[in-house]
Amino acid sequence: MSDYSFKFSKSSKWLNVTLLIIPMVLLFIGIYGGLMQTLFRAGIITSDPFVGGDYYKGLTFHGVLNAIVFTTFFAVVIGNALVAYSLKKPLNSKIEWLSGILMLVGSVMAAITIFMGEATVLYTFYPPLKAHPLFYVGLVLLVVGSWVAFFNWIPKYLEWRRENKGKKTPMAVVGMFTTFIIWFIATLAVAVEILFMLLPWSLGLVDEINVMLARTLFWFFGHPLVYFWLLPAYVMYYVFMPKLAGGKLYSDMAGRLVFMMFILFSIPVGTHHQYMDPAIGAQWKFLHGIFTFAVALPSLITAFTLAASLEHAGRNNGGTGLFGWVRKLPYFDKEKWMFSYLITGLIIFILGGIGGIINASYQMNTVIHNTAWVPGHFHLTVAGPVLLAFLAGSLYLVGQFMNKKVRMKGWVTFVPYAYTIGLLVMSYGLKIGGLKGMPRRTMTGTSYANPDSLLYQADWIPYIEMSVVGGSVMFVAILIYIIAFFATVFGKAESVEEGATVTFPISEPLHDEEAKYLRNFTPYIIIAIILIVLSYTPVILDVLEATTGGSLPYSPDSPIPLR
Ligand code: HAS
Repeated sequence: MSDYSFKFSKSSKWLNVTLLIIPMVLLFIGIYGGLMQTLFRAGIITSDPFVGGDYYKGLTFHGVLNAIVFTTFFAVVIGNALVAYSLKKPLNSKIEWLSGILMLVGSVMAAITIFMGEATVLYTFYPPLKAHPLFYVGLVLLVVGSWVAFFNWIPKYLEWRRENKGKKTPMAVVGMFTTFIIWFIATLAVAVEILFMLLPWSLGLVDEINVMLARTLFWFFGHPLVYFWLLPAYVMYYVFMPKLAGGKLYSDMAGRLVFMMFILFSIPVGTHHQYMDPAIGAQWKFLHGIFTFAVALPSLITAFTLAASLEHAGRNNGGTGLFGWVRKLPYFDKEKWMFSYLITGLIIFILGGIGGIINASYQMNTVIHNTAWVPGHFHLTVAGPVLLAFLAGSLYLVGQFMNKKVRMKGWVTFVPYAYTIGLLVMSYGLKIGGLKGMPRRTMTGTSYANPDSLLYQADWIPYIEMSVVGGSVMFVAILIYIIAFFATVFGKAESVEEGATVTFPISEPLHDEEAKYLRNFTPYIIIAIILIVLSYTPVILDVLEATTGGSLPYSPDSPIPLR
């Protein structure tokens, strides 16, 4: 067993605990926004007691807090924890605090501007919808804070490499570095979009904005963003799950190959979100489509590697026959409650992944684009495997850092199953509703279920009802989780310690292949940059050639430009 403990300093412990607790409060506001979406669409409410009757404002809260803020904080905290723990090297805690403060200040600024109704721009913040400059500044601070966290890991990693020549980098470090290498490259594009386009336009320094260029820069960032969400979950699947299941990781090489493939293919794919947009040549959309199928490959390898690891664990636990091992996994073992979050996430991801491959094919995309199918897809990915893994990780880490026993373990183990049922029902409703033409993101002012609505269709009603039922079950499940999270935070500590002694369930490999070509990030980063240049230069040139002038700013509740 490669279990060992690592002592974090008092300062590092409190920083990471703060970065877990505050986003949990924001997550609560975010999931409340999610419930309101479903109730609004079904005509059960016309106004949300928290944000009023502004549907886009609620949707902005829901998307920004859940998908951007909560995820970024968790990625930073699990990175801080796993990098220090795996390399056995404490991080510079002043830099940790700097990163945490930047992220907190940025998130609060963004949240306040949304709450004041000054940033009703959804999580994609597409122009010509305009936000208050402080919303964009808040996002910049959040991103810069996460970069600072990453820069804090790099010297420790280089130091470890010098001291451990010829040794393989621990898998958790490979996974977290992959996550942040992708994040760093991807956020450069959105930094250009915000600093040189959105911010001057929002400040009134320029009148118009090139909407197509802004969308293209956003999706340069927007697709890798989904792997920034997914990869910390993959780290937990590869590093924790086989051990929790009672076995070993089937192939060490497969895990490393998967992470390197994500560096190569996560970024040159963003145009698959713009298949239906004008201004970009069909040949470049085709090229991004090919890379999109390539980026599904590491997930397919993951499916086989994890299934083999689970089979190995199930057989270790006494499973026999072709599928007898499936029954021998610790689905309801309260002491291994984290397993229930990881296995449900994986099962959900089979459906989420298939949906992604459907979206990636141009012809299918013409059917589903801008319909409710798309939220159906992304709830099966980011609100499925990603959210469940992040919930498990947050509770585990807060317990470890605060030296507290996880409370309500029975409920905690039950939550992911209830949540999964709710999610499957809701996503089915959204997906089939989408195939029947139900649009996404419309600001109709009235629900789809109201016969007076411009967008009313009787055959959508059962699917809208499914999303209300499923969404309500999801909400209740997460509420139970949040109660257990705070019961753990406010529970009695095992012993009062200066710092925090942390232990992770680290899996050993069953096959520990040499795989020398997977030991260095540099060649993969170089090839990734070449692929990005080849795939994005023609796209940007097409956009610049096809667009002139730009748009004045708009707000979602007025057809008249803001100036
Ligand atoms: Fe996606 C739209 C294509 C994955 C998130 N995606 C979105 C949007 C979001 C999102 C948020 O090509 C909407 C953006 C917006 O607001 O407009 N997506 C893909 C493809 C993949 C994919 C090809 N997406 C994700 C992930 C996300 C995410 C992951 C979040 C974390 N997506 C698209 C496309 C669109 C899109 C188009 C644009 C649609 C449009 O027109 O607007 C692939 O990466 C998926 C590969 C995954 C697999 C699944 C592998 C299965 C595994 C589980 C194994 C299970 C086991 C359990 C072992 C191939 C790993 C065994 C069980 C036992 C009991 C033993």
